[in-house]
Amino acid sequence: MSSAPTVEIAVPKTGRKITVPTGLFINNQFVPSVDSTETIECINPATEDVIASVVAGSAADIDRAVAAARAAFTTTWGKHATGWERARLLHRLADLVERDAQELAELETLNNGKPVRIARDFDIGDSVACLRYYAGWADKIAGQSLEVDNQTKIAFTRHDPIGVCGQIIPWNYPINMWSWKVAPALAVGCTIVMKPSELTPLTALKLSELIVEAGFPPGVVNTVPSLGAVGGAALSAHLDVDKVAFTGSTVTGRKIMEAAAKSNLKKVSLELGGKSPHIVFESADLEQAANWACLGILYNTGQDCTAGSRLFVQESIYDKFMAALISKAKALVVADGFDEKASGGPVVSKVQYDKIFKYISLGKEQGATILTGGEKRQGKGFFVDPTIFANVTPEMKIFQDEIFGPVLSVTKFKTEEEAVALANNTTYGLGAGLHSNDANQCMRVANELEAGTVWVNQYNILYNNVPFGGKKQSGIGRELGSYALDEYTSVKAVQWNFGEKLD
Ligand code: TXE
Repeated sequence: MSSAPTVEIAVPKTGRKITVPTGLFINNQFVPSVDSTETIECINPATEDVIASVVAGSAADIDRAVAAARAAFTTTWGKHATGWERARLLHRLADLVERDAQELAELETLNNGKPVRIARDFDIGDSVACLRYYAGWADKIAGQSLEVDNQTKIAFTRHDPIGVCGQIIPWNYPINMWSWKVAPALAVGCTIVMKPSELTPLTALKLSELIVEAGFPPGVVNTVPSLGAVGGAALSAHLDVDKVAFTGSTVTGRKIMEAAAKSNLKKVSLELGGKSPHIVFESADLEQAANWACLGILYNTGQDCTAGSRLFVQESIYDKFMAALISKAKALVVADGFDEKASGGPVVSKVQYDKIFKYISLGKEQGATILTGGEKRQGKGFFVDPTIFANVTPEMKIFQDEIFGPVLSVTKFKTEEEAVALANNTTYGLGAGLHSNDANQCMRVANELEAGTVWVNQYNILYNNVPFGGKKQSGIGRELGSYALDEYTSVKAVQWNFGEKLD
């Protein structure tokens, strides 16, 4: 590694100093931009202080990173590294991330705001497990042997790595989204140009150091911090990128698909926004349902693509359930992520903070009733208290639009049919949840809900071996599980004649 610029960041409370590279990571080296003098300022959302400035990569830097990724794909990686070698390096990387979990968690908290305990035990814990899960797949990528004319011919398929992948990730789970993208791509033999969010590039840069330490050949993983409209757009339109994997807003997802269509028709997978319904039927365990409803909307301060942001509660149990829900929501502590009592941190940025309060105002103006929260705090930091609106109807903006904050819209219903119709009244289709002790009802409603994931008597639980993705305008393709491998491979049919002669 070269001695490129770094920044030393002091961690509150512990006094730890974390050294973070601030350049581009290309060919296992941290390097300056080819032509950009711009920088990206990273903010601690709990204090609004600037904690670091990193290089803002340009389109020319993307070109350089893509060239490095292409060279690695055709020489040391791609079909040139065996499955067990890919597995060995992924396992090594997982061990290193696990070794550095506390430091990475503190850096994630500084840049994103989430509680450090949650970053370490969940975001990073799950990322380590994700790397190990796909390490397990690396030597099990297999095609099919197909019967054609058994006397003279055989046919078989190979699942080849698709090639150079652009990976564009958001700021709500910077390390998690990094591992969801990197692990399956590396397992099958793809090479990567990673563009982290301009709001939270620090952990992706720190993880790049571990790529070198793990022993990946130069060019296999490259990291280019950049603005979305610059580096993200350049990757999406690049003629030598074979696939773009994206997590972010539906608006940006459309732009990426358009750029892919107008350039080289690269394969695109999109994990986009949501306005996920969460239904509580009268037979449900109400205490449990209230716990899951809180987790559904308040985990990660509501900055969650599957946030259960529209809650539907059956009329007969409405008052009892809502009393439980409100008291649980009020008991949550939203504070600086370094405060041990924090169950939620600030939202990531001023832009996100302003967006959330714009929707809170719209909810009030359009006639919804506020039951708790909804007021701005004094002082520094982008803190938003849990906010619950009742009497929300489908015409209201807070029913239809993704807010991406701790703002819950509650609507009462009478019948199962009405609940399903309300739940599906959205352009999105990412997650959905239902609570009921009637197994037939659980099965019926799970079948009817238009979503990529339906949680029954739980919410927002993910496993590395269970696929994740959206229907409708929530996205295309699947992450996690064996399904994600399909996103990074291309099927080649080999047809072999060993006997047929043409006259
Ligand atoms: O998202 P963007 P933003 C939703 C959420 C949030 C809203 C806006 O509702 O309030 O989106 O957030 C890169 N070509 N989600 O503006 O722009 C960008 O640099 C290529 C839901 O932050 O989608 C970043 O790396 N890339 C979501 C990534 O896209 C571009 C998580 C995400 O940013 C680009 C985040 C372009 N033209 C926000 N423009 C989820 N599904 O979890 C930007 N980017």
